[in-house]
Formats: sequence, structure tokens, C-alpha cells
Amino acid sequence: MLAPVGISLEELQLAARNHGLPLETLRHDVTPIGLHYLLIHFDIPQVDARTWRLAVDGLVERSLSLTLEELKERPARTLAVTLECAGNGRALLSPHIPNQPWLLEAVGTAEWTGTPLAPLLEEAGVQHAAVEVVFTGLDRGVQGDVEHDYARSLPLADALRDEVLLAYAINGQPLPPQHGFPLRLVVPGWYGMTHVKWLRSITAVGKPFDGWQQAVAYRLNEDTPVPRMLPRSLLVPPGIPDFLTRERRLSAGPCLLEGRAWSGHGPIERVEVSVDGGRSWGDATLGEPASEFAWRGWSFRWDATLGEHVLACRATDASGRTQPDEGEWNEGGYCNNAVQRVRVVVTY
Ligand SMILES: Nc1nc2c(c(=O)[nH]1)N[C@H]1C(S)=C(S)[C@@H](COP(=O)(O)O)O[C@H]1N2
Ligand SMILES: [Mo]
Repeated sequence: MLAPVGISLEELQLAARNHGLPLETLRHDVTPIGLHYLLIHFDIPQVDARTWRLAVDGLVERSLSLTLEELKERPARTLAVTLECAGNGRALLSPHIPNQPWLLEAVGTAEWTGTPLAPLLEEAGVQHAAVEVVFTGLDRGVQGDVEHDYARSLPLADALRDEVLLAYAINGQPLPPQHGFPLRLVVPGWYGMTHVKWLRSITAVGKPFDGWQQAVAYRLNEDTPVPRMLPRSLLVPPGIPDFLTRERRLSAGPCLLEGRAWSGHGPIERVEVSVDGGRSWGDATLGEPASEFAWRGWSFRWDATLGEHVLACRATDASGRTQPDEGEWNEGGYCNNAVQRVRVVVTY
């Protein structure tokens, strides 16, 4: 059972708007639209694609104003990318952090289609004085008592990476309103907040962006912004759930445990599984990811014996980063990639 932490009705209101990935759907290589998690800070804008334009401006030689059709006529690329909210795991940190109360379900993998950003910036001619690129959405609201448009920046070098896309489609369909119609930024390897939805402008700037979502939010402390995604692995919950507690029940005998693992710091190189609450670990078999930026499937054979067991999984990436036993608390509740524990009851 989950320990009570006193979630407020306001947090419930947020949780009902911003749903997570039902963990049993980790079985899909590519998450079907509608099962992918959602995080929407303010309201979902309603956009008329006929009048919408993307502005490319700021410290550029030539400002651009592009229609959706013009963006679709540019070279296109489709990339499977795993997105995870930086606040995934927040509700498992103590003391409680009043915010979107994610447990572990703020993740999904989609096939994003769009046009690479770098050639567009080249066409606009980014000036030498530019150090960052600011991406601004059409959504506006109040957070931390400050009214602002949702906006995030990237250092110029990161914005120019090959894999950064301006996406207008997800899983072969036009973006639905909740995922950023008509255009969103996709920055593979970075936590969700970077992938600005409902894009209206891309602005080259000469000093580090100090917008609320950049300078106040998404920091581990004053000096440390949230880094690229830390490694994490999750189990497809085995067996069947209890309706209210979601506790798992399964039958004794051979059981194939399965899950996914990902990291923004290079490929997943190892997933370990424990069936005794983390006292001993064995290596899972790894599958092939749909792309270098997508999660990796894994499986582990277990002969389930009668009684209660706590299952756990732990991923390690090519950089040597691995998952800790306990997450480190920070004010925003970011980057809690502590190992997942799933209690199961094995019956006849
Ligand atoms: N314009 C805008 N972009 C946004 C957000 C937002 O509220 N407004 N939320 C961000 C956050 S915090 C996350 S985790 C991802 C979630 O993307 P998804 O809802 O498509 O899964 O979008 C990001 N992009
Ligand atoms: Mo997020």
C-alpha cells in the first residue's frame, strides 16, 4: 500500500488534467496516442492552423515567419523519442511537495515527425552574439505569482544538435491539441519541460534566458538546472491488480517479468532485477530500442514462489550512471530516479 501523504484537492485537480501512462502499457514499443502521459501547466490553447505562424527572430540576420504548410514542406524526419517529466517520482519524495503528484507514470515513447531545427536556424542566420535560443508557447498563466508565457531556452550548441525537431506529427497523426498542435519542440534526451508545445516563436538571445520556467523552476538548487534525463527502469506490473490499492496478485510458477529502461546520458547498458526487495540482483535480457533516443525493453525470468515478494529493477547507462535506492529531495521534486519497488502476492 502507498503511504498517505495528504494530497490536496488542488493536486487532485492537476492529476486529473495531467494523466500518466498506465504502466501496463509499457508493453508497447511506441506508446499509442492517448496513453502517453500529459503535462500542461496552464490551459490547452485552441489554434487555427490557417492563421498560425511560427516566428524565428531575435539575434538573426533574417527574421522568418512560417506557416504550418511551409514547415511541412521542409525536410522531414521521424524519430522515436522517450519523454519523461522531470517531476516523475515527485510524490514518492518526503517531505511532500505540493505540485503535480507523479508517482512513476510520467513517461511515454512516441514517433515524432517534424523538420530539423538546425537548418532553419542556419537559414535565419544566427548572429555571433547569440548564446541561447528561447522557445515560447502560446499558453500563458501564473506560476510562483509571476504571469508569463510558457517558455524555455536551450544553449545554442544544444539547439543545433541534429536530433532536435520541430514536430507536427505524433505516431503518424497531426499533433492532437494536448500534445502541442500545431507544432512542438522535441529535444531527445532531455526531460519533458524542454519540449515546448504550441510553439509560437523561436528567438536567438545574447544572454541566458531568465524566464520563470527556466530560472526559477526546473532547478535542483540555485546553481544547478535539471540535467538531461537520468537513467530509470520500470516494470510492467505483473499479474492482476486490486482495484483500489493496485496491489498485484499472480499465480505461482514461471513468470516473465518485463519492463522498459531509458536515459538521456547514452544507451542503457544494463538492467538488474531483484525479487527480494533489493537484497540480491540478477541481470535482465535487453531488447533493441526503436531509436537511440527511445527506451529499451527488458525481460527477466522468475519462478514465482508462494507468498509476498517485493520486485525491483535498476538501470545503468553508458555513462555509468545508475539508479539510487533513495531519491534526493529538492524543492521542485525533480529527478527522483530511485529504483521502483512493486509488492506482489503470489497465490496458487
Ligand atoms: N507550451 C508548453 N509546453 C510544454 C508544457 C507546457 O505546459 N506548455 N509542459 C512541459 C512539460 S513540464 C512536459 S513534462 C511536457 C509534456 O509533454 P506531453 O504532454 O506531450 O507528454 O511538455 C512540456 N512542454
Ligand atoms: Mo514536466
